[in-house]
Amino acid sequence: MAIAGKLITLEGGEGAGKSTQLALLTQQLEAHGSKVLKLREPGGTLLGERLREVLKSPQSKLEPTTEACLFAACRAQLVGEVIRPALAQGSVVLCDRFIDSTVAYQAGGRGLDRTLMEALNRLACGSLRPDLTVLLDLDPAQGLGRASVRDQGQPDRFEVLQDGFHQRVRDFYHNLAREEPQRFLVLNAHQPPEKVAQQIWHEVQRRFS
Ligand code: Z5A
Repeated sequence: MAIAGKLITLEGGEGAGKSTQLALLTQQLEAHGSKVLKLREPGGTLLGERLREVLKSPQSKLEPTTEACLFAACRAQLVGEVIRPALAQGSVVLCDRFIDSTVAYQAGGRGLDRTLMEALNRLACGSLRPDLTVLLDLDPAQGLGRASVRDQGQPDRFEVLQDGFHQRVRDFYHNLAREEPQRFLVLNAHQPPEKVAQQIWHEVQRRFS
């Protein structure tokens, strides 16, 4: 039977392969009869795509708290306008980044208060939580190297940050996964994309078929 009405999120550092895996999982789900909606954060709505430009531009001078509020605004709009209706109609919603990015980047990376970041997530999402979160784990130096090749040396506002920032993000992701092992699937992203995709598909079928 086709899988329906699930929210699956992909998380991890820059260049870990989230977009690549989102596309491969979409193919598998559609081949097995699911209706799939692919989203990214920040983005997925008119507001979200506009704020994405602001959030990623190296020209933007944003206070960490402003940044956190803008990510929350994008998420609130995406949840209300797109995700909840799609789940209600039986789609499988795949989202490239979601609530855990705010905890990992704004609390872990920027050093903002974790409890406040979780409160922002609750404000944006209400009771909505991912049914499965795939954490693609990769050494930040390798991920940034992949992103830099892809972007031809045009780093965004996050890519220019020091290694320490990205390492703290990675550590926070590990903590989150340890705290909620039932929600997270942690995979070594330093494997060929097809191999990672097989592991994700195996878990999706095990949980939801
Ligand atoms: N952010 C935040 O701070 N707080 C929040 O709440 C949210 C986001 C929601 C969004 O940028 C930034 O916003 C993000 C965090 C912050 N910045 N950082 N860091 P984004 O969406 O543009 O960037 P990203 O989410 O980090 O995605 P990305 O750079 O596009 O990476 P990716 O999607 O994980 O990887 P990819 O595009 O699939 O692959 C990257 C390259 O590696 C590409 O050339 C692939 O062909 C290659 N690749 C993929 N998989 C493999 C494997 N397995 N082996 C070798 N090469 C591979």
